[in-house]
Amino acid sequence: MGGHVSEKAASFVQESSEWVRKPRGIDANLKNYGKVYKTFKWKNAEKEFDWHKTKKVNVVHEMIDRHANSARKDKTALHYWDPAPSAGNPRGREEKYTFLDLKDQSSRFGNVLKKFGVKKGDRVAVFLPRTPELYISILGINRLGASPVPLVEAFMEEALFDRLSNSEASAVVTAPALLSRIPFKKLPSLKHLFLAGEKDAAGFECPGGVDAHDYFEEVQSASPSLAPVWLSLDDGLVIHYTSGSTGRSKGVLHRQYAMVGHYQTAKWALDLGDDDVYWCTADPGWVTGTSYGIYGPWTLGISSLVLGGRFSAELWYRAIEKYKVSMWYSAPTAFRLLMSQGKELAKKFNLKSLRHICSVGEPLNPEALRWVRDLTGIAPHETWWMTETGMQIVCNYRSLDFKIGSTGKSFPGTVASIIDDKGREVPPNTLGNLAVKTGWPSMMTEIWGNKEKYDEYFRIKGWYLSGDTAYKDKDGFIWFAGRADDVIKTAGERVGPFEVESALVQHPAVAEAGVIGKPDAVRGQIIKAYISLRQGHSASETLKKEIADFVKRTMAGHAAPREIEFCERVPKTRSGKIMRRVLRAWDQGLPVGDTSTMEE
Ligand code: 6R9
Repeated sequence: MGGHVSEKAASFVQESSEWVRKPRGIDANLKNYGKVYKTFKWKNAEKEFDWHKTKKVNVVHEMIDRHANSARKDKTALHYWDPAPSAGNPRGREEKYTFLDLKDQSSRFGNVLKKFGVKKGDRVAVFLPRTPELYISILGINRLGASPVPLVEAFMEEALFDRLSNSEASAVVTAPALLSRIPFKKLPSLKHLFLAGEKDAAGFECPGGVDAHDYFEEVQSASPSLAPVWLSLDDGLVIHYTSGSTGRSKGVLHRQYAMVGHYQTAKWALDLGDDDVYWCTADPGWVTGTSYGIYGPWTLGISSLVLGGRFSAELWYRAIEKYKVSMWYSAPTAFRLLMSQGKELAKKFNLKSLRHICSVGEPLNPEALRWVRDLTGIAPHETWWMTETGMQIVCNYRSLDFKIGSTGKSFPGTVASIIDDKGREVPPNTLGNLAVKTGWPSMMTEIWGNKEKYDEYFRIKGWYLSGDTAYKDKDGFIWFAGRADDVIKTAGERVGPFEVESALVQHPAVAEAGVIGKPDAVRGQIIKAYISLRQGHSASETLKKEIADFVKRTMAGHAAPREIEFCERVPKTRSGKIMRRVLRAWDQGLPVGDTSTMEE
């Protein structure tokens, strides 16, 4: 972070000034951005919550119980669909849960956790495929005042070990099929496992000190009533692990008060309303899947669709048609994947229910935006934010004209700006650090167990430094330019090069490894590794594949390099830091620039 952004400024040109114009008087929740931006205070939004009157705080009350105790009680909160057959569900799963059902289920699971000693402040990891149990578990954990640690299903042993040991999770909710990846023996804090998934015939073995419980049996016999554990606004809400440019993944802790930000952005940026069927395509293992797959929509009492299984263009279109999805929150890579399957496929489905679309995770290129607009009549609206910000910060709004390619404007109640390395705001059209004035509701409160890392983000007084570079044009639109550090975004997923390098060097043939993000037309970036081999190993295509598979098996599929290039030596500084800047130049066939700090 804090790179020398000025070098790049000269070469940066505004990509487009083509506008998306909005009809006057469009019926959006946020009608007059300019006026609201000037007057809005977060205090106004606090009034929407019961705790404002009762002083009793728990997000599960605000997103589930209060709806379950109101006219919304029989409203569907969760539509679940996974058409893929499995042993226990030969016809796939198609289920509906009302707010009352979720109150019942999350109380039952909360009681189960309580019975096994889980209490306020504990961390409980949820390592499950996208099933209703994943959502119910998170609600049950929050109900007890513990903090869920959602982990994507793709993680393998190394990645799990890092996250479970760092968070000192006392329990994990998982599925029998994933169990063999959890390194129990190396996790002294882990006491309980809850198995929510089809039992595999081979059975499972739980060595020393860990108790395994059948989620379904336990939930069935538990009481369906459990009042939320009342918390303070500063108590934990959720921990998301994410990557930086150096070191292992870090646990970003959010607090209960974040719900105010989730609620208001879901209302004004996603423009959600009572009649919507909303589909957030993100997995809760990533922040988008909790802030906008759980907390935002449900505090508003919205019906959400969750689709199980893997990406398939046909299934995605079918889901929009079948559930009459009206608001769709997805990512540029997904739009580009749909695009790559052609319009003919898309045209077989009725997508007319859609009325608003938002995008997140990486820059949305104008071509993809236009393609979605041609298909659906709606231009996807950018939302820029991060795991650390917890909520959307820079957005385009449904009632506001915007320029194609721009990321938008600061959400009311937040100030995003472009500052130089000394913290001075720079003039329009000047590239700098994208920063946010501190103090919005969902600003992370801690990097779990690492105060130093936390403080790095706030090293310029009064600002949160995002690590992204951007500029603001004279009309106040912010244009994302790139990262100031080496963090990789592949298919919208954030991957730290250090983690991948650490996995690579564990392979017996690898002496050194340097990892970069290589520009890619569909995935935004792909992971590329430069590798020098140990003596006695020779470069071959077979070895490349073997090394990539090794990372898949130990870390996760999405962390494995899609491209590997062998080299004599990985370029390093004299102090031993990998010079990824040089690797990027090699990759693009460009001059490597200043190498005076490079080791001999
Ligand atoms: C929510 C999420 C954060 C990083 C962020 C930036 C990139 C996110 C973007 C975007 C361009 C957008 N990013 N939204 N880049 N345009 N609309 O993605 O969180 O996984 O922590 O990633 O993603 O580089 O710094 P996270």
